[in-house]
Amino acid sequence: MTMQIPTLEWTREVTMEQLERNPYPTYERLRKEAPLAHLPILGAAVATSLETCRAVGASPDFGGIITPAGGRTFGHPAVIGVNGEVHADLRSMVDPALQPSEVDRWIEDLVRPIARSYLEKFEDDGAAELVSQYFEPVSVRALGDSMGLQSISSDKLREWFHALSVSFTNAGVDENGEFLDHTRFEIGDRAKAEIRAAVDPLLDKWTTDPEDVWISHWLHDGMPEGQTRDRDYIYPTIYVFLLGAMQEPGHGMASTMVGLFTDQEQLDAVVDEPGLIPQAIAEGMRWTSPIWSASARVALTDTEVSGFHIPKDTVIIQSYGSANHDEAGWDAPSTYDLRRKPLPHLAFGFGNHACAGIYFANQVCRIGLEELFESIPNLERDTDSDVEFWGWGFRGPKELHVTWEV
Ligand code: 261
Repeated sequence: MTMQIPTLEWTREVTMEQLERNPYPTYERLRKEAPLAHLPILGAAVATSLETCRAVGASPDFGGIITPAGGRTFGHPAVIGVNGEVHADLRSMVDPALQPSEVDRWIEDLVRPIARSYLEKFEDDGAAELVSQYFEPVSVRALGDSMGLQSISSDKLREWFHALSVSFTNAGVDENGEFLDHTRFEIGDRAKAEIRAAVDPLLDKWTTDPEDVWISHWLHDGMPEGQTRDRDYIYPTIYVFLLGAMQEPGHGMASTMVGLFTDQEQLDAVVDEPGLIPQAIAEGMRWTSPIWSASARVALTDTEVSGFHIPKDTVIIQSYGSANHDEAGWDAPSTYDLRRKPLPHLAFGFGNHACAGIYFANQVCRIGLEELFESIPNLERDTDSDVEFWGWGFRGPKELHVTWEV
């Protein structure tokens, strides 16, 4: 006996604003009542438990698909939304530079000076807002310099990922499936126009004069002599990087830092023993998964998942941030605890569309936090301001005010 994917009556009241402010209560109830359910505001089904996210991710009956708002933002073919030969080509384009053995060759020399350059600006101040002054700049500069975007300022790269993020996660639809809010797409459109104006000249240059930067390799590698990949073919994947890859190491560091601030003993332990930082980051990404609910799958055929009948073409949004709070996987999942048994979490996704940048992102976060604790070992959260997390598709603290004795 299989069940249809249900629509629970109470979920008709759920709004995007609610989900973006705090998705956990809605998703906790969904995990209990129907871990695969239609969520009307999204016009799609959501997989909310460890079991359903893993089952969908592991099933050969599903392919990757970009969410409708994501597709409206990135266009086609983005690496996260294609399958078969095009997916294989785009992964063969982005994967080589992201292999651990490759990343290990240059990550230290890349990220330490970047981290130091931002720390120098505020380490004698005794107070800072770490998201805008440190976590985001380190995140975008490390990736931007690798991609070939050294000429674009960190503030511009931050502005671009914020705009793309607001557009990508503009998921709210009415009962006819029409988008409710068009202004958020226009913010993304303006950013993309700026991106094209800045990146087109670089593509022109790299077409005739290749350089050892990622986007130049994307144009040339694996192509017959004298040919390059078409720019319209690589732009959607450039946008994937300019959003998720730019934003999420910053979210990962910031959430880890907020998690450590919830328990002074854990913070002291990590500052005293930097070898614990990778564990602290893994728990930070489980606790507040940066890519909370921005990945989707589509049924390629009529199939079944965890007792639910899934008709062909059903779109299922993978709520990894919810799966990572599943009581079936973790005790007290909403507590940050770096001493947990190291069980695998789903923050980097599952299956053949799993994150290509898992090693790179973790190294950026590790070095960023190592340098922060080395320079300012006596960080305290500024308790005059609350920490507000925001986001459903992507999630992290909006600001993190800190103080220290200089
Ligand atoms: C590098 C990963 O980026 C993304 C992942 C999921 C949705 C949008 C993204 O840009």
